[in-house]
Amino acid sequence: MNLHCKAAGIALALLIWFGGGVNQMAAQRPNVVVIYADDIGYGDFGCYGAKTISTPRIDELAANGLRFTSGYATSATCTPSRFSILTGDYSWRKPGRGIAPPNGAALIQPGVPTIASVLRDAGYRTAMIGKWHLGLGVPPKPDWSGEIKPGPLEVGFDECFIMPTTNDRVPCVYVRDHRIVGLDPTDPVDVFDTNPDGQATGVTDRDRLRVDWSHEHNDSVVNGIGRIGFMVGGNACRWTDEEMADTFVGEARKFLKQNHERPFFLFYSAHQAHVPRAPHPRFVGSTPHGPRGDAIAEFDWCVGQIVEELRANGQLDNTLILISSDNGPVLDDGYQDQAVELLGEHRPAGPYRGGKYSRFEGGTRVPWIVHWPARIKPGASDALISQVDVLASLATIAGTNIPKGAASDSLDLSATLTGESTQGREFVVEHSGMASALAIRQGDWKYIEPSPGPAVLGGKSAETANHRQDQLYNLADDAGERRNVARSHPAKVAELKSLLASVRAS
Ligand code: NG6
Ligand code: CA
Repeated sequence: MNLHCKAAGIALALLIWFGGGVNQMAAQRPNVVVIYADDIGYGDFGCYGAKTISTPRIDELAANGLRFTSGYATSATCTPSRFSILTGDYSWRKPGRGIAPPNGAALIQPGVPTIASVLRDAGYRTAMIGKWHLGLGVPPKPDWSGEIKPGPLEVGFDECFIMPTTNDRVPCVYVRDHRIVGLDPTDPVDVFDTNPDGQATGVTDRDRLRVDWSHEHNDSVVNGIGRIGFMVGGNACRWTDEEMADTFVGEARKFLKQNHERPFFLFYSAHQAHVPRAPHPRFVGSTPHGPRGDAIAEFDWCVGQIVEELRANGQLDNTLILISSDNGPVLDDGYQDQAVELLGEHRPAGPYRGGKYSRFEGGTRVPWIVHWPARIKPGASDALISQVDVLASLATIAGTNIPKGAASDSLDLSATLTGESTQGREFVVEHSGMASALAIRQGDWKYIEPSPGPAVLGGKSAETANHRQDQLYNLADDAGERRNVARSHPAKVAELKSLLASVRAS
């Protein structure tokens, strides 16, 4: 054996030796469970100040994990926030990524890297369970009664069990992988924007509805509730809203039970507290706030079920659980469910102004809790962090890389996410989803760029923050964004304007 071969042999032995060490480290990379709430605000959980909605399971995770006070969704509506958290790119960089309609086509193109594909390529088993709302199929519409694709399986999920859009939209069916669950081929499902067959609607049958609508939400009637859009067929496979939590949680538990021999990633995308709020009867009356509060209590139960399953499988210690929400809260979002009348002293957005649809803080500053006992010391973090950063941060935590060119807006804040650093991003961009206008927060300063459009949305009394002039707030002494100081601080306005322009151009 010559010297070269000998050296190579020693190098190989060392590689195997240290390789074992690396593998051991890799074995300690966590499982990941993202629990994504829908329209739940900064102030809706006990650990963020709610007094009249009891959320003991979430509060316990916060007490044993890290609770962020400046965690942001990228947008104040659903589809764009979901696009950003999964891809690590701002949805507003391209048009057509607003709230997806019932027949909306897949918005994340097959092959585009996502949290799911990055973790799957690193050896994780990946599942998407719950609300999707990122479009399915190709134009003009998904093949509802055939193979529904592309969808979650084409962007990195090994399996999925989803509600296609939102619970207020048709089709009111579940989809497993590429097919509607329980579809009777003799009663195919199809979806239309206009009434195709003169069917009864929320308008014609208004007095027979179980929950009356306040605006829109009066097309097809499913389970006694008017929806957005028209569906025909699939009479035997339509969901029952009150059973949705048990259905999704059952699927999540099954996935967790079957897949803990190797690392797993579960994206659990809840439907609470989106309208129509129809929690299971066992939660009805558990808060003084009617269906909206009761739906949040039900969400807390769902979190508890997932935690229980992880614990039963011995996985809780080494699972990183992230709980957050896709956008801020809304009260009347189209149904007369007494969310306004029964609000009392509860403040769904906590101390912040606005909520869903808004560029005020209430629109995108959301609950953000990270629980990972094996690595995270309990506490709170004021670091600035955005859901667009989740992909790059999780990739590092899982010991893997993001493909070149992907997730270009995502910062690796893995040390911040685990509490090892108190340093967050330098600034955060906030988007309403209703217009292309943005806002930016840097330190205590918040700048909202001028935008046309209504200041308040119709029946919802939802403040958008739209204004024809610059708005500048100092959150240190005006967290509620009441005193616009743009005129007295022109240099700060110019600075933040130009920072926003550079983000746009990047
Ligand atoms: C809006 C709906 C609202 C809700 C929202 C989607 C109207 C007037 N408003 O267009 O009720 O469905 O879309 O919510 O129809 S989200 O959380 O999925 O973005
Ligand atoms: Ca939402």
